[in-house]
Amino acid sequence: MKNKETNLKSLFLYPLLKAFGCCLALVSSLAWANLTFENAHVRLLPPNVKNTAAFVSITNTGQEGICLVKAWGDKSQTVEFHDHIMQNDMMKMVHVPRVHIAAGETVTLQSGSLHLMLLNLTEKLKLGDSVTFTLEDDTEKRYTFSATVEKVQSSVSHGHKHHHH
Ligand SMILES: [Cu+2]
Repeated sequence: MKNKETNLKSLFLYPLLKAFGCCLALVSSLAWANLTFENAHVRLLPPNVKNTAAFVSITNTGQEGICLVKAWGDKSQTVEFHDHIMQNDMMKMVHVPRVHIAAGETVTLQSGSLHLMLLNLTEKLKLGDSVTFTLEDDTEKRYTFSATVEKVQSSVSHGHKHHHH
C-alpha cells in the first residue's frame, strides 16, 4: 500500500516538475540578449588598400543593455570598433573599446561615424563579396552577421583629411 502511494505521488509530481522546469527555461530565454542586424555592408576600396570599413544597423531586441567588446571578421586579420572625432580641426578615427546598445535601441554604424574597421585584409574584396562578422559582448555571448561589399559614398567629404592612426 505504501509503495503504491509513493508511486502515485511521483506520478503527479513529475509533470509538475517538468512544467516548472519549462517555465524557468522560458523566463531565462526571454531575458537572453539578442541583436538583429540590418543593412550590413562593407566599403569597396581599390584592391591595393589593406584596410576598409563596415557599416550596419544593430538593434537590441532583448530586455537588457548589451555591451559589445570584441569583433572579428573572416576577411581581415583584425576588426575594431572605430569612431570619428574632431581633433585640432581634423576628423580623426579612434578605436572604441566598447559599444553599448540599450534594450530596444538601434545603433547605426555608418560612414563618417561609428564603424567596424577591417585591418589587414587577408583577401582582395570584390563587389558583391560577403564578409562574415562575429561580435562578442562582455558576457562572452557572440552574435554573427554577414555584410556585402558595396560602393559606399564617403560622408566625410567636406575637406577634412582622413587620418589613420
Ligand atoms: Cu576606422
